[in-house]
Amino acid sequence: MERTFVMLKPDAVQRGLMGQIVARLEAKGFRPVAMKFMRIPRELAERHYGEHKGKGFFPGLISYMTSGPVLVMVWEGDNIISVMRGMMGKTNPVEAAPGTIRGDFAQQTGRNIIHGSDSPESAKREIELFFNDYELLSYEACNKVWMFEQAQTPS
Ligand code: DAT
Ligand code: MG
Repeated sequence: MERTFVMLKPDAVQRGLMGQIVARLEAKGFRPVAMKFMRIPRELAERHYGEHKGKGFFPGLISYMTSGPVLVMVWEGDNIISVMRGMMGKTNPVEAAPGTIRGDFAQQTGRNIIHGSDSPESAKREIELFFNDYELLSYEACNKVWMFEQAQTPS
């Protein structure tokens, strides 16, 4: 089972969209592993988006990401990294398909409401950046046998 790092950005929080977005992940059958409501220090935002340092939009991106509380989360599921990217939609909400999170709830790249890891390496790096081991919870999901063919069904 794969894990990914998801962040609901300050605009998602301010616009009251947290519940609707979390509901989509729950309905898909993905399992929450960790959640934290926090204000990101500038230094952490700069490390998280380190690959974009030096680009024109970087200063604006950092002030946006540090402008208010965010909901950081780890979710688990089958191929969740790429499936979650699909559920989020394209980075630019103008290009994001209807039915995707960005396609349904956002209009501009600089206010695109959600982050999700783009590869297994990014997921590992980002999860470690935001969470300690003891914050990643492991527990038995009661719906498991109804989500996964490999899990034994009750007889
Ligand atoms: P994604 O968030 O889909 O992984 P990314 O890694 O290319 O996209 O960029 C990270 C974030 O930076 C993106 O969600 C919003 C911001 N960003 C990227 N390109 C931008 C641009 N041209 N103008 C403004 N913000 C941009
Ligand atoms: Mg990215």
